[in-house]
Amino acid sequence: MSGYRRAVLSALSANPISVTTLADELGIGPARIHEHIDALRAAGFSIEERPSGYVVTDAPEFGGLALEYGLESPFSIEYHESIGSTNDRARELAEAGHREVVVIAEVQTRGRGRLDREWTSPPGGIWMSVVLSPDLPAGQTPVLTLAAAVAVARAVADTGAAAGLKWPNDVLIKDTEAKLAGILTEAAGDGGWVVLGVGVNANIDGDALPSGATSLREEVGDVNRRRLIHRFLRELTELRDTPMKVLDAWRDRSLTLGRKVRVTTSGEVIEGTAVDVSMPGTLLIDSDEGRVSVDAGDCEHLRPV
Ligand code: BT5
Repeated sequence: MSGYRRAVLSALSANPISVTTLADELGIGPARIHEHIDALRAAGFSIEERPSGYVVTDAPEFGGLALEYGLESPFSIEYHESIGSTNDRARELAEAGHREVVVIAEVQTRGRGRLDREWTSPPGGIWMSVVLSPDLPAGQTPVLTLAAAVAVARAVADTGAAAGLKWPNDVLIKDTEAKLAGILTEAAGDGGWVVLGVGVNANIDGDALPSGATSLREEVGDVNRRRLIHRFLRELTELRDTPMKVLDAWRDRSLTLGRKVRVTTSGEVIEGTAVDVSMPGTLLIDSDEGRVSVDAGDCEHLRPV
């Protein structure tokens, strides 16, 4: 993407600016500025001509430049029309030393869930991975999965959908418990980086998703993904360094606590009542054998008989 195109967009985003002023600022000719304005319009930006110059009044709901437009959080965006997995790309960036980057794609061809399960990622969704440099001890980074889930639920609330959280990494529609979003957290062994992979079924038909899944299109109609992503990043920025607030916010939105659950870990199956979460995201279950702490596993909500 042209650096000039980005600079023109950024200049036109605040207040109206004349082509001659902008040409001087960027050190290129007025004709080139007009070309960039035409190209931005062709890409879906609304740009008005006012007496004092040109100004952007609206942006497309998705796409590389659109996602940068109006982004207040301290992240840079790397956008792909299609990619294998945004988590794979984010890990590459993290290992090469990049931090505070969000990889976002329109389509994933090899989207992954936990334990390498397939994650269906057709166009219209939000498939993104945030590379963070956490300000937390390595042992505490799993709490960021809960932070991401809370941030998704808060962002989704803007669309009118009521979401709740299932331990450890799911965002469900409250009434039906259909899965709307999932989180896949991966981290360097030394805690130097964390990749938070977030998949939200946004503007997708229900029949393009696996059974048990739903989308915002199905629940509330199509949404503006740019606004949803920006809200998510603002919420994540607020929560990322405050683990205790995360636990409280997660408890408030939890659909798991107070429920009969069956949790399958790598070695055992635990049944009982989920009673609380503690740092760094551990689920506490009251079972027949007493209180059990579980750090990782698949959780099923059991219906009362
Ligand atoms: C998750 O795994 O829920 C984590 C999903 C993370 C996806 C994001 S997208 C951006 C980033 N890049 C990636 O490659 N991944 C991340 P888990 O709890 O293991 O759930 C996986 C299960 O959810 C699958 O086995 C299916 O049953 C179901 N599933 C697959 N695709 C789905 C979808 N789009 N919506 C809801 N459920 C889905």
